[in-house]
Amino acid sequence: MKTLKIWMLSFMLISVASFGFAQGGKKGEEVKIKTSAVCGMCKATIEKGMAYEKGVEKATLDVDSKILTVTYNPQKTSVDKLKKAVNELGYDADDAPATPRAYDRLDACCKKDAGNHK
Ligand SMILES: [Cu+2]
Repeated sequence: MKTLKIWMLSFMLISVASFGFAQGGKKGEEVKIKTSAVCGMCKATIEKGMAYEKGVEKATLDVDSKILTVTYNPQKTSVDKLKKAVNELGYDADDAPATPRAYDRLDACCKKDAGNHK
């Protein structure tokens, strides 16, 4: 019986430890998506939009490289869904083109043919 108690105690300790680990934001997976963002407004639109997307823990866009880095929970979402969400915001995601309806709604300066600017 004593062995069982020790076993249970160590199991609890492991659970607490891994919970702390998850709280540190290490449980999510990271993916880099190339977008068609051109300016700081795009950055705000994408980061804000992605923050509301299910399963997204963190989204950071680098305007210079147009790379969107997303930390997500693979149990709640997938890379395909994330790319779709970027498309719905009006931007290309790797090879997936922006949803035309969403792209039309973008500010003129945010359209990809507006060229790179800040
Ligand atoms: Cu923009």
